[in-house]
Amino acid sequence: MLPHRSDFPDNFLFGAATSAYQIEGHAKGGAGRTHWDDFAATPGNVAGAENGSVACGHLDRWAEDLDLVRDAGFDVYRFSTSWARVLPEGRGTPNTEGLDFYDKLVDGMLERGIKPAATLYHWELPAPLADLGGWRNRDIAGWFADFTEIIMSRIGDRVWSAAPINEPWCVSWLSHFEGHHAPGLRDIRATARAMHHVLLAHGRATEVMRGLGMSNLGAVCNMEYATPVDDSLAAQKAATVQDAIYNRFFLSGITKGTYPTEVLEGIEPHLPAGWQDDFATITTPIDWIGVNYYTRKIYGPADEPSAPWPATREHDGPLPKTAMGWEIYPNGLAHFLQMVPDYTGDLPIYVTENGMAGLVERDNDPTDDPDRIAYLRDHIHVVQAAIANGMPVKGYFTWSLLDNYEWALGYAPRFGLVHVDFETLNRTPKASYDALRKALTRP
Ligand code: GCO
Repeated sequence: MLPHRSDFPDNFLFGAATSAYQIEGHAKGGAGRTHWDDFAATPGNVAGAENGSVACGHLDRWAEDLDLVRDAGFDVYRFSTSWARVLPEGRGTPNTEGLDFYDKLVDGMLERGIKPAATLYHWELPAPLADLGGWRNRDIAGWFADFTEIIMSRIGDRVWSAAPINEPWCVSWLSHFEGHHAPGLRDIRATARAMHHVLLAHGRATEVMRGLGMSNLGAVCNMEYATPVDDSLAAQKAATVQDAIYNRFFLSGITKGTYPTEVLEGIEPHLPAGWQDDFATITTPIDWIGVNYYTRKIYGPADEPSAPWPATREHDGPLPKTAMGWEIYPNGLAHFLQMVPDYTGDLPIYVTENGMAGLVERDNDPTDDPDRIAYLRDHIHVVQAAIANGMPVKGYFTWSLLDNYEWALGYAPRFGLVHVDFETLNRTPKASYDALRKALTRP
């Protein structure tokens, strides 16, 4: 059983999250080409070379999807605006159809009593900007500020909250160092620049939104608990450097205007000249912080003594795993809800994503997902405990409303509370959806 809404403070908010490229169907509605289309079209990058052309067909089915959000009893819907749908070339002439779509989507939420929580960038970089170097190019901060101005001039008067960039770690490290996401680079210099530019873009966009008179502006960072593989000093050092890269770099940049020394050790030679001067923009005040949490990772030193920084290696863990191969470790969330206020003080914390790809639901009954209910229950309990310990946690959002395009893994991992048949695009609520609906029912 999931804890009931009445077990939380009155103003605590429950939500569900999605993102544009993962659900909309990018081939329709005049959206431009994105670097994900190109990444997926290159053999070996994405399972089955699948892309977001059709996805969940949300562009046409958005009203039905908002009904699902409302009927579950969610207070907030966290969605994202595709840069390439609004500006097919990344800059220049906006796509009226794209602007109209987000306008009516926001109105659709308000009509249903749902608070719109907008994310400006959830990874679908317009291909023409990728041609210019994408996140490696410092100019991206200005291009992103312009995009922000265009989309928020249209919907900013009605959104409840806004965050510029979903998961700076994924945008920079996962995509430029590990090469697992578009643009699929494995290059330390590109990584260092992307890590810094993503924060500069965050700051510029935040300034633009303040200028438009918007409030309730935040930042959404993903965090993974870093566990040393054994008691050795070398393993502890490996876990510490990964914790710094993953969990502290972006938070520290935004809130303190510094980067952790463990990270500078590796990236400082590759940062753009004058990077310190950008902190005035990067630290422009935010109103809340979002934490996306799924799992932990286990680290030890690299096998090769000559391995370059960060010289770490990941190890397999012993805990039960989701269909992503991710260990289920609710204590990691407890750690972050305790640690984040060291950076953000009293600012409200929202768990902006938490959820799992199911193990059993691809078999006979795709809507029977007891593992997901247990996962949500255990993580929601952690949130309750954090509130009891005085942490300013103000909301909890499930990833995801719908089964959707899981990036490099294509459509196989199913994160949804609602099952999507990718042949017919029919939606069927899973048992976890019903469990949440019961938990969220107001007396
Ligand atoms: C995330 C992403 C989602 C993923 C989810 C599962 O923010 O990491 O928002 O796009 O689908 O995290 O991997």
